[in-house]
Amino acid sequence: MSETLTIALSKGRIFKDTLPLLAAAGIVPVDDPETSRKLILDTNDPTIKLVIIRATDVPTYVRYGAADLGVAGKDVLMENGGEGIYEPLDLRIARCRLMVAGLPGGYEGTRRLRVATKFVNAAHAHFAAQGRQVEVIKLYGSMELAPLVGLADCIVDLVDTGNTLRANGLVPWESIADISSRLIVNKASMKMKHRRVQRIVEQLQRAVEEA
Ligand code: PRT
Ligand code: MG
Repeated sequence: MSETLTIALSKGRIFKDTLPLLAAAGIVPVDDPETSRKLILDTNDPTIKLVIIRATDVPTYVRYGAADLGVAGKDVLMENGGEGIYEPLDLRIARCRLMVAGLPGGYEGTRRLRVATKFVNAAHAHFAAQGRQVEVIKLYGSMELAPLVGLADCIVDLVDTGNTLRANGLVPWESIADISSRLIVNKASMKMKHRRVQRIVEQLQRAVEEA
């Protein structure tokens, strides 16, 4: 009997896009997190469990070893730090771009730019690299509203189709980074459960290449 392996996932697009990759690695959840209220899901393999948590909490669970593996957006890893965890594989799912967006016109004038975002660290780093003076205002959602009501000149947010920007009369000003989800691994698990972890990494890699 081998020890249990725990994989941390968030509901929604990451779960949906990870499912076929896990299936290719022979891992199939028994419950559907979209309908089940369970936070720990059994799989067809009695030694593999899935924990279903908020996207931004996934690196924390993996860093502390509460999960051996996890799937996290590069945006989350950039913002909350990927320290203390391995990031062996780009799963190429849940892709989007981290962008600066605002009303048409773009960067104008010389006054200090006000930027509304939940990606405070990524925004600071981006504008600092440009030598631009900014005031970053932390929001937890609906960033697109901020330029419309004069809270900020622009936002830093994820953009996929651009529909949300368009619906609010905003346009992209600049792209900061291409984003996709990454497989992350706890450092101790990589050592202590190396054979099993490595096998899953390789199976997922093959599934990504064939996707
Ligand atoms: O939603 P919740 O508050 O629970 O957490 P979360 O937003 O962190 O999780 P979730 O599941 O929404 O997103 C998980 C991951 O998916 C993110 O960390 C990204 O890596 C990735 N991803 C890919 C996206 C998008 N595409 C995306 N379009 N995450 C969010 N969006 C949002 C975006 O913030 C904006 O509000 O969708 C809107 C824009 O979409 P378009 O298509 O209108 O441009
Ligand atoms: Mg969301």
